[in-house]
Amino acid sequence: MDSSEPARDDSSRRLAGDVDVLVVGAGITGIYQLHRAREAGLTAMLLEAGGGVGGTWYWNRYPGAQFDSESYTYAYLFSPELFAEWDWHEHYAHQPEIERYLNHVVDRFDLRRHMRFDAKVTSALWDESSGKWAVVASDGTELRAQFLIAATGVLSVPYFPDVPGREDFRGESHHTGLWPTTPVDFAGKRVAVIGTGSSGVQLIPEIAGEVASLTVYQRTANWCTPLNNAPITAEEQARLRADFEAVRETLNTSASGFLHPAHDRATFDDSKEERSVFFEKMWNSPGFSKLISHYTDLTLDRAANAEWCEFITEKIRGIVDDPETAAQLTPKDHRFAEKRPPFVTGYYETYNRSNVSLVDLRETPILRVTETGIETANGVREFDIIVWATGFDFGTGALTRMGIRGQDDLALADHWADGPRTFLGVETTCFPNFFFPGGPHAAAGNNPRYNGDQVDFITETLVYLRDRGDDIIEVESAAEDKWTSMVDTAATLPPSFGEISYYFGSNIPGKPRRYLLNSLGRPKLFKEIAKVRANDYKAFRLSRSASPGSRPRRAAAAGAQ
Ligand code: NA7
Repeated sequence: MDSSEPARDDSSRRLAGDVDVLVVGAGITGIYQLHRAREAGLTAMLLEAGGGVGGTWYWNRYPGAQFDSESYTYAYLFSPELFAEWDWHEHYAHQPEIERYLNHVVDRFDLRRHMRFDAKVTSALWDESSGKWAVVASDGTELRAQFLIAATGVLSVPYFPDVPGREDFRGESHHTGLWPTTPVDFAGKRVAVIGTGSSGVQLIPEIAGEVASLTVYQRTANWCTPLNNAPITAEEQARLRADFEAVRETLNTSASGFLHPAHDRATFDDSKEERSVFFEKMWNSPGFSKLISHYTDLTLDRAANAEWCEFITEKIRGIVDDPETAAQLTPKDHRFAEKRPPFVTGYYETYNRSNVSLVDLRETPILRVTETGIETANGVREFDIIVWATGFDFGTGALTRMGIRGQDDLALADHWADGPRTFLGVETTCFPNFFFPGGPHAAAGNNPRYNGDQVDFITETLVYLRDRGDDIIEVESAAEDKWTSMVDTAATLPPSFGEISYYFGSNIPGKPRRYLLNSLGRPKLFKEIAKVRANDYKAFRLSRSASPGSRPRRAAAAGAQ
């Protein structure tokens, strides 16, 4: 493998040359992958479409954007020094602090000089004869990489619904996932927010106090429960530091990648009175403990789930003054955790403000966007700003739009036309030397934790390959078939999210309904990675590129391992 850095010609912004590893995406996974590759002695570059570091936490800078995993469970764990020197201010940090943290990491580990921003990868072609990827980016960068690692995220391609007239609106329009770097001035403005998923319900309470009017267009009500955020006290900070090894051990081994302990009782083990007390405790508990530390049968037993939903319904009725609005805010078509549950701060309370109103799109769908507002069957409402909080093309959106072509010029978008096929959520057949940590099929839970598992595995694999003197790795189709069918089978079983969730791609018209997570989760990922190691990488075909000149084709290469 090459040991030299690629040559730069800054005048043309063109980078010519070869690297061992090209990472795409400067989000939490891409930064870690770049660090691990460099640490392993590989030459590596990172290309990022955005103007700075952060990925999701660069683009989603709308007011109220924040973690709903605890800051210290979402952050990096690879360096005790980094953990010790960074003081998170809140249990659930807001976007500015997250962006600062990721920039700090990049500088602390001297990664910035290996990164290029405003460089969106537009094509990546596998060159069979040299056994390399030829990559082109929007800024003119062209380079060849032995390994292409797309850390492009699962929630990185914003989705705009095809509403007639959307382009005609003459006021400001913003998508939460494409938020401008200059602040949006909401003061005294008439604002519409379309969408009440995690992003919408974070934004709505945050801006309600400064706008002249806020109209929320809701298609599906969500089971929102309190995030219960708080500042991290000096005492808590000291305890986190002292417990670092234990925290890391738990996060590195737990199924969900959280610190929340599992409960040991099922719903109907408790009396009605005991259940009320427990539900109240859950309501006041932080973030995802409402899923992980809840009764063991919450997602397994419909009657158990219904009890919790009834409790939330009562809470909504108790908070929202207007009974009709409370009823509209109460989900009727799905159970708790059938969709990804949002966590909120003062969300339901917002609807008691006189300047906030809710439009139920089940009753009055949007007919069109006009030059000045939004028209439903009830007429036109005029706005200065429309916010599209309408979600993302989850899981495969970025990967299938990057112009990736593998063996025999096969486009990844065609290879995955019926949904992704992967092994461990890291590799796919017909695309040698291509990895996608943090993409579809890995696990479910706290993303950076299982994405980090994948980065570690990929890095270890590249080192293994180098130590053998090989430089081409392809996954065997039997391994891919097995993993993909495991994902599909497990998708029909609890605790998978429901088919109405975007985890099945169901929010994107025309997208195949295939589960994009792995509901057997991290334990399955760990088990399979251990098996790969024990079987000396038998799930993969390893070979050596014939250089110079052409290397043997697939069939011949199969004998290599
Ligand atoms: P989500 O959770 O996908 O939410 C998108 C919202 O937009 C949701 O309320 C949708 O309603 C709504 N939507 C989508 N299309 C339309 C149309 N055509 N008309 C009206 N409303 C629409 O995305 P978020 O950005 O909130 O959250 C994504 C993830 O980011 C989140 O899960 C966390 O991991 C962080 P629907 O429910 O489809 O009826």
